[in-house]
Amino acid sequence: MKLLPSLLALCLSVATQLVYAAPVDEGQSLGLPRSFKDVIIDTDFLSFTDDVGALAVANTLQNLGRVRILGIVSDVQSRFAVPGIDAIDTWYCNPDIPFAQSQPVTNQIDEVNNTAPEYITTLANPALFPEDIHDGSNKTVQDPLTFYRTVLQRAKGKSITIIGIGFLTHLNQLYQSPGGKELIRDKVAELIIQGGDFGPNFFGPGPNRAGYNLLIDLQAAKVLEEWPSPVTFLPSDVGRNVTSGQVLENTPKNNPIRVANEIYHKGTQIGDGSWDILATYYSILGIDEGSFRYGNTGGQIRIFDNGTAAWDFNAYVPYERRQHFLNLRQSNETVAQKLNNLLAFYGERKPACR
Ligand SMILES: [Ca+2]
Repeated sequence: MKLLPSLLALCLSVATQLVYAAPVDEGQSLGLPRSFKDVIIDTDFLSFTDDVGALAVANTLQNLGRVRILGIVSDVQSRFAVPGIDAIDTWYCNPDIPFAQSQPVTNQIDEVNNTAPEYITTLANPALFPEDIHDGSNKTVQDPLTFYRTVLQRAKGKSITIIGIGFLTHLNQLYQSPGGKELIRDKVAELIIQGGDFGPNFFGPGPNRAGYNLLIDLQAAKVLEEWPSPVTFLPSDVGRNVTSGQVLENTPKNNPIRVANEIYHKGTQIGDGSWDILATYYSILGIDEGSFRYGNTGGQIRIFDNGTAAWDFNAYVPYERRQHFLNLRQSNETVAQKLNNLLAFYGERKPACR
């Protein structure tokens, strides 16, 4: 009868975990569908604040019972990235979400420029924001390939949604690993990628750029041409035209999402394009939520060595690995309001944890 003490210990451990104290289905007031997904978030949280907003939306939707975040993969090697993300998860009462990170960890604070070097070190300062990872080199942080394989192997059926709001490095590693293609085919329900630019050409005449997330590891990104699960793209031109985040000024001064945005925008008006935030919103709530429509009925992405990408509308793609890109069904303003509703969901108070 060792089972009873074990069960008791499990119950006690669950009872003492920090979780959001949710009243009955608060998401109904936002008109959220009653869907539920298991997701992995693959992020380059470091240089831009749309990853910060994406994590806010994902944590809020977890608290509203729409999603379970099985883990977060950091595509950047900065030792500050994972504790910065853990500070956000902890603020939202989800302090135990597992992490993986690109190895080895480094002291990097910004991969492209010096637009906001200090927001990540601010969030990663445990004196300001409680978290218990402290450093990306912490042994609880796994390497991405091991993490992906472990989670997918444990999953029942095609139950995992991967939210790709970073680079393709580790997804390509997973694909290239022994049995990786079969693992993806059998366990991944959908891969969502913030990338591509398939609409009217924002950059003027000539081919469309593949987008930042794809460009950083372009050779790895080519895995998207043959990825074995359904893939959906949130193109850059769609994200650029939805401005969200202004409402963060109505949230607590110690809200890490507000703090990160204030540092990033250096005292100017908060509010920016919603690339990763939209991709995350779609990933969790799906096409039936009503904000989006598919921009194509067939074909797939093509990625070229010169850093451009195009939609090959005539390509034959088997149904089990169908590809779509998203457009908005509703107005930019309507969709921005939905994102802002989630970013400011807790109003002027921190989420109540128990
Ligand atoms: Ca990103």
